[in-house]
Amino acid sequence: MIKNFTIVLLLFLVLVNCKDEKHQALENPETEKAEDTFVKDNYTKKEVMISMRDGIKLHTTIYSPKDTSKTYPILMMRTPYSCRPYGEGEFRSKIGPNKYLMEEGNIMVYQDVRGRWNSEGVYDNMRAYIPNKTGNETDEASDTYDTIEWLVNNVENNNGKVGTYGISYPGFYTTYSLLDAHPALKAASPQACIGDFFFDDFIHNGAYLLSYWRATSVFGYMKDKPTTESWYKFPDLGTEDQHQFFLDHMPLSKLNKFYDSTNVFMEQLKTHVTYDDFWKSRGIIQHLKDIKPATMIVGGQFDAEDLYGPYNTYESIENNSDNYNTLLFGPWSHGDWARTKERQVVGNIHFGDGISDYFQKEIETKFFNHFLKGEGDGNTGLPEAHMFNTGTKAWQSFESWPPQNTAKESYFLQPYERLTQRATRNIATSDFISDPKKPVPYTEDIKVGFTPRKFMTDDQRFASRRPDVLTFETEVLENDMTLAGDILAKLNVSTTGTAADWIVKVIDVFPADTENTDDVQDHLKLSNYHMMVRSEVLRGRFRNSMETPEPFVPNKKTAVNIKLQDVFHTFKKGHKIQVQVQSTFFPYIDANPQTYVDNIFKAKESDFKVQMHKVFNDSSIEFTVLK
Ligand code: PG9
Repeated sequence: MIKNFTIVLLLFLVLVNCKDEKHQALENPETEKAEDTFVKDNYTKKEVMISMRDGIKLHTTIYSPKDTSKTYPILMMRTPYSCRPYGEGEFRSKIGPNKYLMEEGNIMVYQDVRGRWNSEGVYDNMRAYIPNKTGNETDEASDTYDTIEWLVNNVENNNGKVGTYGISYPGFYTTYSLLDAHPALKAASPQACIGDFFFDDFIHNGAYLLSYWRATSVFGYMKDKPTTESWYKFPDLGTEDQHQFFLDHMPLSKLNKFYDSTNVFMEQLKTHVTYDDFWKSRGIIQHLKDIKPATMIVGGQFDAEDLYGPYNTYESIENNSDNYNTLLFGPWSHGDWARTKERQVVGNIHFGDGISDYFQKEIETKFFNHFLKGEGDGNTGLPEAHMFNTGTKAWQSFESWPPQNTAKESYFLQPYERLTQRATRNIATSDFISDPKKPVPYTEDIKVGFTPRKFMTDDQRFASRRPDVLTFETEVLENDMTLAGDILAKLNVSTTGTAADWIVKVIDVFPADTENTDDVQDHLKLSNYHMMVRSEVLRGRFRNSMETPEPFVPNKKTAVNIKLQDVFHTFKKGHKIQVQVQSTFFPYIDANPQTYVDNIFKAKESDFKVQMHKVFNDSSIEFTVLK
């Protein structure tokens, strides 16, 4: 049945040969209506409660193809975000990782993880993995194993092979499925997978992401809430101006009135303000050794939520396992690759058309079909690393990531806002006054977001023209320069205070004659556009250790090293490379009082002080340059 529908759909699309018409055809109500009932027309739906080894039952939804003329693999996503719609008569409009895998037929399984929605048990944020479990000890690995065991032995028409997939938090559970993996698990694709909440999402190198404050309500309530009640209980800020709202609620204790102690996640964030065992035990990267199933790690170069996770998940598996392990990063913001939009735009920058569809059809579908259906002549035909160059806007394949043919090149932060490969002899400094009550905005946009999504390619001219942002810039490039790997900011700084945050941004400055496109916000032009390529923050107290914070000694020259996540970006001839350094990034992160206090969530109004910061000109940025 599915095959017939696919033939009809393909014939329909062939008739519409022009790209624009095809685009319209995919959007026209008839096609959409056909897609909306496709699942109900071609799949049956069952809901079961599967018992785990400790007796807790997990709600599991199973969509099976009506065509029983052959067997199918199982594709499973475990999620904290609900398997809804609930009820065997209620169908999702789309199922599975993408429409191609849906249309060709697979058994699609969704499961509410322990303690969420219709599953029993108690939820635990980024539940810690228990190596060498005994008796009925459980974690997400054992829950996945027990679920797969039940599925392959009880779901009709399955071919005994299982794949797992998921984006973001479901990506974390996908990574988890690799630990103590069930033998039927043959392929997993962790995508934008959280690796460690001290470096992904809510905290970056010790700095609290105030911009995620509302998102804590997603996990605020543990099991004692009725599962039918949405757990999204967002406070009403009373304004659309998020920057002003958080300025008006400094110090952070002024926010306490919005959440009570039942927002367990917020309580965890306020209590565990160093990389302590609470966070360490919940990081999954450390356990990624001797992985057996095939893995394809996917991420977006402009993913504001989870960049640390996918890059470090791939690296840890690559360095500690012999399995088939590949990496793919595209010009996407969080989860873009799973959507069906034709034009791939992040913020003001258009990267191309059909990029997500290409990924879904030519990469993701081929990956799963190779390992779960035995398709492809002996291999997936996919490269070790398939990376999108966000400067040239083209895909490139590599035999390793980072590529073998790269070299480290250092550029020094010189006086007079110069970024050069040679440091001047005399030690000088670039200075700025940092006022936590007049912080540098992380975006020009006035908005209230669930979490930051778009700002990762934003124009940074608004920041470069502020006196509390240091700007360092190369001459106009005479040749293309391609960065392919991580970036290390080696700062030598001082402050008149005893605490400071350090934010580093790497920016592609477009030529003045760059033509505008329709994607650009009205108040901007691509002429001289300062496109953010990568940024990162480090809360200065963690400069030597994430576990043991320490104050600055006032006016003492101090080393602060900040690793910025990998990029693959060509700075074209005629462009310039710009580096910005600042100490506030608000309200992406909370404002540092710049007076050392043990716990900034308990800082008093009087702790917030204006300070003078200095960046010494022997500070440098170490780029990974493709040769
Ligand atoms: N990592 C994303 C997130 C986690 C928790 C709260 C808000 C966002 C995600 O799972 O989409």
